[in-house]
Amino acid sequence: MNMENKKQVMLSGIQPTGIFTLGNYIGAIKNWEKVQQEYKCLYFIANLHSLTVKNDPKIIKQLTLDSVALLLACGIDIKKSIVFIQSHVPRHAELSWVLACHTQFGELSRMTQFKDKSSKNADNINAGLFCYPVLMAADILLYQANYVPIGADQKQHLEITRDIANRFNKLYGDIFEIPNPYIQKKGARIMSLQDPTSKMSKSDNNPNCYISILDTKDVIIKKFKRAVTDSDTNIIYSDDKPGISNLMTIYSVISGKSIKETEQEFAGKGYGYFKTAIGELVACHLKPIQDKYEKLLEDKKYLQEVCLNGAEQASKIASKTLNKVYKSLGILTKNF
Ligand code: ATP
Ligand code: LTN
Repeated sequence: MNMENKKQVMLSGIQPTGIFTLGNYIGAIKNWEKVQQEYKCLYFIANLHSLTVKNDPKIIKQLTLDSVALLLACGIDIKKSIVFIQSHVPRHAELSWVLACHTQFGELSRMTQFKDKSSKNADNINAGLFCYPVLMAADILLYQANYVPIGADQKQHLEITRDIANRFNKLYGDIFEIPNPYIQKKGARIMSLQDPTSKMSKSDNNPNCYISILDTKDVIIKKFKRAVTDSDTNIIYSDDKPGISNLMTIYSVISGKSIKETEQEFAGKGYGYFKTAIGELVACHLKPIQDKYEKLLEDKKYLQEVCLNGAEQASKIASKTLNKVYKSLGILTKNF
């Protein structure tokens, strides 16, 4: 057996609901990029999940391809990782049905994301929104993933995935690997620039709340200057200074300096000075990503090739698992 086969599997997805923010980058994609060497990684665009809320089809279509280009621009390397679009591997929807038949109404009713999203979309509490965690479980279990890098908001969904997998294994034998959460500590949660008590989110209606990966330098500096901070002027990390602490986390992750070093660097300098410095740093960090993204978008054919190739590799793994599942359940496959 060669070393490649021994690597543990890491898998994660992102919905095409907007251009990625600095929160997505720091909290997710930057780490996806880092672990590519160590793990066998699969990263996908969860376009079927985005049907659970009303979206403009034209925008979803555009954002799906944009998201693939953004992943590559952020350093996801198709020589090391499998990159694909969820809907290109129909096995996700198939396994989702099977798992739905092994998931209880009661346990789905307890999901906080379902409660949150149904109160925000009171006119469209559809069955897909309710079954969202089941499709997510299918995404993960199809690839026998050992680790799933997710934000704290998705922890409950990973818990239910583990419950479903354990239940299934108990009934039908060792079919699924039980996945573990992979949650990093530093920068795990980047907060909104306008309300540092809520998460920076790409679907926020107010663009001043987030830095988009594609924002220009001027816009980035302006957004940081407008960021909500307290009336103090000391650049100190503290729970009762959530605004400046959030900016310090961003500065620390992007510069590679510790929070202590950041405090020392800006001691006595004031918020205005710090906000300009962080704006310049982030803009400079994002520039090569933006350049790479622009180049990738010019070559649609290449992007299409990446997606097809990724889907082909993913399908092989997914089909193997689904055949095992069907066999265990007595669902006749064509090669019986
Ligand atoms: P939406 O606004 O559509 O809910 P989002 O910006 O909250 O999207 P998701 O698509 O739900 O992002 O998440 C993609 C990945 O980015 C997940 O791994 C999630 O944990 C991570 N992530 C999202 N927002 C942040 C944030 N503010 N800080 C750190 N990580 C984040
Ligand atoms: N629900 C996730 C996106 C997502 C995902 C997954 C993440 C869909 N399927 C499988 C990890 C593994 C989100 O909204 N961040």
